[in-house]
Amino acid sequence: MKLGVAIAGAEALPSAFVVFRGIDQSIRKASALGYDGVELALMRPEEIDKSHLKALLKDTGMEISAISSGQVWAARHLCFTEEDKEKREELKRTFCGFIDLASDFGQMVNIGRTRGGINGRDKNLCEELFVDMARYLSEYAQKRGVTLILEPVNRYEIDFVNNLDECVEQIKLVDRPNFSMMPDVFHMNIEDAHIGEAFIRNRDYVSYVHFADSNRHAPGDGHMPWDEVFDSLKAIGYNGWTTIEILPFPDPDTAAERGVKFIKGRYGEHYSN
Ligand code: LER
Ligand code: MN
Repeated sequence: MKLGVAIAGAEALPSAFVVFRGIDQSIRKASALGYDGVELALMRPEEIDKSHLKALLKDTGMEISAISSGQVWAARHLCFTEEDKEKREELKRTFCGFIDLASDFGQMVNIGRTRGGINGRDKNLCEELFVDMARYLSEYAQKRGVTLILEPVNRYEIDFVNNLDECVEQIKLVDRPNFSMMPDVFHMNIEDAHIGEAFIRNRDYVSYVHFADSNRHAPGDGHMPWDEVFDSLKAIGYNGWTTIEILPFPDPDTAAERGVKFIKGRYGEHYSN
């Protein structure tokens, strides 16, 4: 497996779930700490200068694990279950831009809270809006070698797709080969009755994993059952990215350092390839 850390541009909202801000310095810091790559949490595709990023990655030996999209919801209020046509077009333009970027960097684009909620509306209508957008973007992404990964998110943040079983239900409805799942163990700890069994039951769709401890602090700082997480990932033969997405507590540098030290210190044999 590979270990990444979530970062964002300097102008990301304070609520963005990232450790470091400011793309250049974040990539250099993550590299110095021993991460294999970074996940880019973007508000807009225009934040990235492709040739500058390519040179920076070459210089640091780092990779981009994925592009994540939480701020498209948090800062711009765009989502897959939106009914307004103009807003849907704006979301399409933004996601197509992320997919174009991912075709060069990471080949994965995440859908977290950007899927949108139900919020008292008809569930079938919301599912139709979601599936329609997911199919359109999957087809655009497939031509560019990119996979879209839907993330189950806990009920206190959104009321649609909270656990792995619900996520797989939606993935089957979307029914596109490059539409898959990104479990986040922080959300699983709240929503999935048994973390290991949920990974194993939904093994065919585990394409990327977010790591945080039970309190969303650095791995090792809470009561997440890490042995169970690693045993089940091993049991399903998972060999992709595990990316640390945590609150910068007590401060960004300490959080990022504690995370990599705990994971590579205790579970280093899973990262030897
Ligand atoms: C995003 O990866 C996430 O985990 C959410 O809680 C916030 O969008
Ligand atoms: Mn997450």
